[in-house]
Amino acid sequence: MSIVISRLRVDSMEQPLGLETRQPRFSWVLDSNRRSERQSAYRIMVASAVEGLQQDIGDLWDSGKITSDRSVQIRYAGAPLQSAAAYCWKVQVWDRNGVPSDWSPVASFSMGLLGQDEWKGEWIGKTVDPALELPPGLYLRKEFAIDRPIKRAVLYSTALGVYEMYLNGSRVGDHYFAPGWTDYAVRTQYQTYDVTGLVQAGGNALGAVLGTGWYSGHVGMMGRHRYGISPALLSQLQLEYEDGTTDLISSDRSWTMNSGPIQYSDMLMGEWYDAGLEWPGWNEPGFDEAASHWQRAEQLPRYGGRLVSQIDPPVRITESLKPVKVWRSERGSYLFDLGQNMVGWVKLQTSGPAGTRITVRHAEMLEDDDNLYTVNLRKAEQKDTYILKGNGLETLEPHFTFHGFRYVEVEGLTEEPTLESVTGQVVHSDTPHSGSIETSDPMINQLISNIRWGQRGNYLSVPTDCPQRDERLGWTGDAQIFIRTASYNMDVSRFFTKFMADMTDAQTEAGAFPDVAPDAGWFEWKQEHVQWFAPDNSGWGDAGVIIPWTLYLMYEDRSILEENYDAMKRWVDYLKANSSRLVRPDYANYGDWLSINADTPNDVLATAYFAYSTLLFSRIAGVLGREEDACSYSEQYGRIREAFVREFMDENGIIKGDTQTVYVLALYFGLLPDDQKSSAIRRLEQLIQSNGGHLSTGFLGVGYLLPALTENGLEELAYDLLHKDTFPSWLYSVKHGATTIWERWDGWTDHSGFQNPGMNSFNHYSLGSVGEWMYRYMAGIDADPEQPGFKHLVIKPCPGGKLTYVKAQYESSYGTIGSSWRVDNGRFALSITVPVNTTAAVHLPGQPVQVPEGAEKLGEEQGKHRYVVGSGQYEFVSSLNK
Ligand code: RAM
Repeated sequence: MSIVISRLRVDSMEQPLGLETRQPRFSWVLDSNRRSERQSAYRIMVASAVEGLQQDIGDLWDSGKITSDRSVQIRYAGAPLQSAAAYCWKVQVWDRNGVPSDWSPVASFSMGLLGQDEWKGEWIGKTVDPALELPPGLYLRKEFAIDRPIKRAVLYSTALGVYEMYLNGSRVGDHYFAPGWTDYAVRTQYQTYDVTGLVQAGGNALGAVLGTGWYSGHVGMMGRHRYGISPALLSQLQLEYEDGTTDLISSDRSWTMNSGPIQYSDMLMGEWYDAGLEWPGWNEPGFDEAASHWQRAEQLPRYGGRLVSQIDPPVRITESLKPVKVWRSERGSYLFDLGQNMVGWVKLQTSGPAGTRITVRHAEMLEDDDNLYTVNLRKAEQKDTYILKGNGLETLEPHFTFHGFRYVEVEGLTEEPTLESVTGQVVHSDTPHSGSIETSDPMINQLISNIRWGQRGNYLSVPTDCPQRDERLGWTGDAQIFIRTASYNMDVSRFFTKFMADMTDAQTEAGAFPDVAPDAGWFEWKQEHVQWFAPDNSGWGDAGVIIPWTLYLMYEDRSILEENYDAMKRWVDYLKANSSRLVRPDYANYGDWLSINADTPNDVLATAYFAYSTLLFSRIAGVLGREEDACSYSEQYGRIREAFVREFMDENGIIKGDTQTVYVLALYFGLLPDDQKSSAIRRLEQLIQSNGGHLSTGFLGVGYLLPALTENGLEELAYDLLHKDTFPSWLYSVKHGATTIWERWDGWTDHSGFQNPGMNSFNHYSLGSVGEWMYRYMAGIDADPEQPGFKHLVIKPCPGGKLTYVKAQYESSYGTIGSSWRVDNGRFALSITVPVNTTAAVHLPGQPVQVPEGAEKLGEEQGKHRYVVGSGQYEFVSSLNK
């Protein structure tokens, strides 16, 4: 068989549950051991039962043979999909010679509750006294009986707050912090779990634990009760019996409730858990409620927002770390070093007499050998407290809180711990792994690892800035500058589709995208604390255009452009309305945030980003065939460019502010006419050189610094910056033992120790946006906007610096792309992998020595020889000697 089908996805997920899209999109990956293989046609079948598909009957949809080379994001076009129904599907393709493949394996998907009126339950919980600073967790239960054989059982549930569900004593699903963070005033996500394997004949019991979460617990610096006061649960278990009948067990006042071991559990304030107060068997049938005084649950007010199925991947434990060291402090406590700054919590295993109180504190750094550095947490308490029940070995983990830490201090142990006593549970939105890079330089490899860990730690339901202090907000500027890096490291398509909903929920009526999403009252809080504050920070709000564009480029996702088109247009129009002669005013509050002695003037920054958003929007309009918008916004981009030069560039080519960032943005956003580009390039080079060969860029400039240098013939300078390990540089923190990206270039320095603890996170990914350059330029794996999603890809490696080899892989929607190179005595050897059903343009540096069969020469561009290849593996060799 020349072509084999795998990785069947619906809306970018394998076997998804609870879809709400009426026309979901199908994708698959093709494999073949033949070069230049591609799909010439496909046929999709969707059925309500596997049996149908086995006989080649797609009772909902049989696309028939469609002549097309499209194998990703193909829209369903069959009979209407029904609420809560389960479906299966398969696909067959024809290869380039018209030979059909075998049918793929059968895959499945299910629909969510497609109308708000399908929710039959009541919101239940317990009214919380608003004066209670840290309310206890609430335990809820409900017994029911099953008297006929079950065919399918599906649980739909959600909460205002955070929840865990149990069925017959087993945890339902492996999600943490469900339903995830949204602006609950507008929308709340619900979860869908297939629990067919958990229900049993006879007595059954559902149990739920409810915590405050983002809904009513502490959020950011703004304090608690951001959305409400009393957490509430909504759930419905849909039972389908073999005999065709159905049943519904929904949340209502027949449920009972009680408090339990969770004395409190707050995102920012940690947890207090008294194991002595556990209710053995509370989530199983037959539990004696009367003996333990469970009360009827209260019905809480009806929810006014919209319930939507969870879009983003759930938060999960994705790894468990063992400490690398344990030692005893002078105080008698024990300290553990996990060897990695991480986000999640500690699983503690210990024993001791009943009533023993144990505290676990967490920090990213040490002040000295015996003391955690916790002043940078501000008001957050990274502390969990446990009271032992005293029945032998106890395993303790918090429920509704998370911490950012590498070091752990445990106090109160009555027995000497070992390295086994502590496990670091790594927790984040479970975005699938998609890319990796390795180089010949261990320092760069550590930087790559730090970037990945920064992403893991901070992508937790929303892209947060940091995981430790009382902040942890969805800062949009950080999100946009890092998204391209992020989308190489992991498949973030769903994660950012959800975040775009948060962004548009928070867009102001006037059209401004926020600094922070979901909205949690941050802007109002800020206005109370400073005199005046801009609602539209450049580089932050622009995330509203940059994110959809990036998802389109990386995943060929047109829907994200369609769904957000009006919102993006409102943003660009808002910028125009708030500009004067197309120059944006001087109120970009953050500037090039955390640059080093190089303040970029706000008006220059804001006008540059205004141009960039306009440019991207005009392209987006073009993609969607909205020609009129495409023309008028592209023309507007041209006029903003003119305004930029007129307003900010003097006759010697100096741009106002004269920082590295002003030139980087002007070059990368294409703001300069050709005849003025070379002076900007020269000036950028000079600024770096006169700064001792160091960068000075902040959050915004840093992302485009190496791309701007590389695209303008200064790749050696880009490599010099990459390899630098003196302050400020990427490797400076690596040299000082960093295992994540620091918020600031000077989070800790030889010359002044720790920075101001008021803002000093050691796990902030923004300065790690250099990862994009590593994938796109160093390894040279890039998308082509003309055929996005890597349907046609660009391999344009850029050897340089001290590197003797680079190996990169990226799992695209079409399959694995590889680009690895090695330099030896001026001999450059490139080995690439191009997925089936795609083509690649290869830009080979140097003089070609060996060109593989099947590579068709296209010409030369910027000193590189260009070839085009079909799928397969190819080796190129060239000579770099001049
Ligand atoms: C800080 C955040 C974030 C940044 C803003 C401007 O408080 O940590 O990273 O985007 O400020």
